[in-house]
Amino acid sequence: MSNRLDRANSELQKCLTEIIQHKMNDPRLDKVISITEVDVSKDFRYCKVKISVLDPKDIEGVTKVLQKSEGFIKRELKEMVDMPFMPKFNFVVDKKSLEILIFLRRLTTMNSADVKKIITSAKKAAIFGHTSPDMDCYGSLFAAKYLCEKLGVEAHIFGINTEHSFMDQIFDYKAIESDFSPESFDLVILVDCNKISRIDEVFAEKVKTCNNILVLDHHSLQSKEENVQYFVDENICSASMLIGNIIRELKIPLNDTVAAYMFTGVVGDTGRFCHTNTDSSVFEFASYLLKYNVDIQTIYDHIYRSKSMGQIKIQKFMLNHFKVVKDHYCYVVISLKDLNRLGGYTEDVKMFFDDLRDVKDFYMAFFCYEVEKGKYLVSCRSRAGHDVCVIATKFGGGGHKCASGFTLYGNKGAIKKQIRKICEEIEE
Ligand SMILES: [Mn+2]
Repeated sequence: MSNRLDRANSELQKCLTEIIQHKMNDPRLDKVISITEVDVSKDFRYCKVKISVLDPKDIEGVTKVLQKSEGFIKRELKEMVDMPFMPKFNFVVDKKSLEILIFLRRLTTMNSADVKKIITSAKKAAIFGHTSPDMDCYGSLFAAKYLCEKLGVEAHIFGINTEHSFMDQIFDYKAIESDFSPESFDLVILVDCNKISRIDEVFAEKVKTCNNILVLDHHSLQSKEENVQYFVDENICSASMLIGNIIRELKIPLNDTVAAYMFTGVVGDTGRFCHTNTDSSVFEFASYLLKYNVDIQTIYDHIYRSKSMGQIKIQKFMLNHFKVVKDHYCYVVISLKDLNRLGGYTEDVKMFFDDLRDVKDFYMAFFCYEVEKGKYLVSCRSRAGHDVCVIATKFGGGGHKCASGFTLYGNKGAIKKQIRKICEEIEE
């Protein structure tokens, strides 16, 4: 190849990268990792651009967007490179880079059959979810128990009994045990969380002593621990659906109760099919669940239409006391004393997160509520395009881009100071 062509190729590669990464706003292009090769024809009339993507399923979307934007790309290029005329661009996926990716994925991820193998090689499984469990956590706890039992393995759910939660109307709390002795179990399953430190403190130390741990989760995996096997897929809306998919792939029939539990989990984590994690696969899964006898109205009655006086007072408190930092970040701090005075419970706070997150000007909202003396959970919510998980992870927590959590310690005054500082330091 002539020097001239070489130079043109490398110049085009540089400029195209710049345009795709910084000048085009289509979120589908976030999936492009890099331009791996640019090949302009000798007469400069045609140019093949090879790109690599993170996930094979993004190929079509990415190449379509690029091809459609050819006019825009050419106009931008004209400003950047000195060429007599613009070639016709053909955007293709770099097959070599894709093969490597698929190969790596096979090495690092397991499938439903692997999960089955891990479960059936155990005699007795202990199942845990994250601290301060939400609907998806409960849904996935019960789904995992069901999966184990259908595979012939005895399974027990462990957790701290959260009293007076609206969820006790839906889930069978009596099935949750609190006295865990690790020596009686040869398998520990973590659902809806992928770090041992995310489960309740009283269990975490004991779980750490177990050497056969399986994670079934949909949160982003920041680090891996020893003795833990991971089945994690961030692209799935809820842990309930992730486990539901396994049950389905293994051709295990559901029953009405577990279908209702998983439906509740999906509703919880997608915010009634509203959040950005809602896609066609979510509706397809919901429709599969609804083939069983799931009473949606009763579930919705329990979740959304049974507010107590105490809950409304908490809502009023939150709306009266939230503080705004730098116009776009808000926080509210609720102590146990506040909760007692209002006649509400810790669980109730969670019902009103969307009230503040949905304010047009707010990018992020932080809800700090005391769960035991001097210990505050911080639930973070953000609107699409603002990654609150980065902040939660920085302070030892984790979660999703739009919904995460971490813990702070101190009295109410100290918490206010800490959370204000965190908001002030957010880079825009
Ligand atoms: Mn979840």
